[in-house]
Amino acid sequence: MTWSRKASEIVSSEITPRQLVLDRRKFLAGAGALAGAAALTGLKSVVSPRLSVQAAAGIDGIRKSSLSTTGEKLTPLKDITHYNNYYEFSTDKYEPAGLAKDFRTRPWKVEVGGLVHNPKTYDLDDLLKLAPPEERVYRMRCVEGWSMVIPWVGFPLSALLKRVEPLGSARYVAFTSLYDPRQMPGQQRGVLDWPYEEGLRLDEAMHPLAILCFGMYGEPLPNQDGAPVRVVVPWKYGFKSAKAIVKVRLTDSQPPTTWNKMAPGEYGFYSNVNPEVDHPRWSQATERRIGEFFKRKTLKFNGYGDQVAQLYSGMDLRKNF
Ligand SMILES: Nc1nc2c(c(=O)[nH]1)N[C@H]1C(S)=C(S)[C@@H](COP(=O)(O)O)O[C@H]1N2
Ligand SMILES: [Mo]
Repeated sequence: MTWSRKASEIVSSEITPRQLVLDRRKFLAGAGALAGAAALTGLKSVVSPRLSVQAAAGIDGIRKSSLSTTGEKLTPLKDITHYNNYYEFSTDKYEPAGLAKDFRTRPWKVEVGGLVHNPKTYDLDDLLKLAPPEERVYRMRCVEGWSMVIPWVGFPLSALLKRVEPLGSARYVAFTSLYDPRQMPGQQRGVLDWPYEEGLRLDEAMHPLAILCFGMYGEPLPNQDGAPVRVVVPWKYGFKSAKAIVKVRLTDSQPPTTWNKMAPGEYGFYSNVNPEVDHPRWSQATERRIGEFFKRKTLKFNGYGDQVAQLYSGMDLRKNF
């Protein structure tokens, strides 16, 4: 599928400083020089098998969302793609880039069900047609104390949830990542209880800032960042944003989540970014923005409090950490 794109709508070229363009050019070299040239010039691409994959991913005409965070320097693509937490591949942040290189993202299906009127298993290309792609620049804060600013591409998760029509009894949404130990060497080890599972309360999942994400920097999502489709919830610690999802299930009770099962005293179900609530083993008051030397103060709800704080009114965020 394609969305027609006007030159004025091409966002990455507008916001991309020179170094980024160079990094991006290197990155794109892997996806074929033609694709790179087309993306850099903003020309509608010439037909090639790879480009049709891009078109199928709907990343052909991307509007910049007004919900994007502005005024912050984007983290270079090189860092976003070479410093990853992705335990299915490795616990070493430098390794997923190489280990995920040949990860197969087609064919891909996402089963959406549970407490809904219209359960459906979506083929990836159909899933991505549910709403137009948008660029969403978000701050991302890992629970380990580092952060990035990432120009994601996706659309609101609510577009999918509305489509399947949640039953009145649905209160939570559970996300399951792929289990495929032959492709994902980390799953051959018991480092986590596989498959990776995450969850949100339904009103959190319906919030306009929560997105289904399938791209970054105007291109399909790199494998190490969760291709072909992941969740991104910018006001929560990074581990809530599950990569490579294959299942979305609506439930009436709080779903079990991987990190919470692993260490319930350290990783709560909510896991909203909160500088006032320390991790039992370290402070959460500051963070290191990747690429910067001095630490920054961490912002409550990662700086999205104006938009999301009302989701938690009346809740004790120390108890519901
Ligand atoms: N399936 C899966 N999703 C995951 C993880 C993971 O190990 N497996 N790591 C999480 C963590 S801890 C972080 S910080 C982010 C990192 O996303 P990025 O590599 O795209 O920056 O992905 C999250 N989603
Ligand atoms: Mo993280």
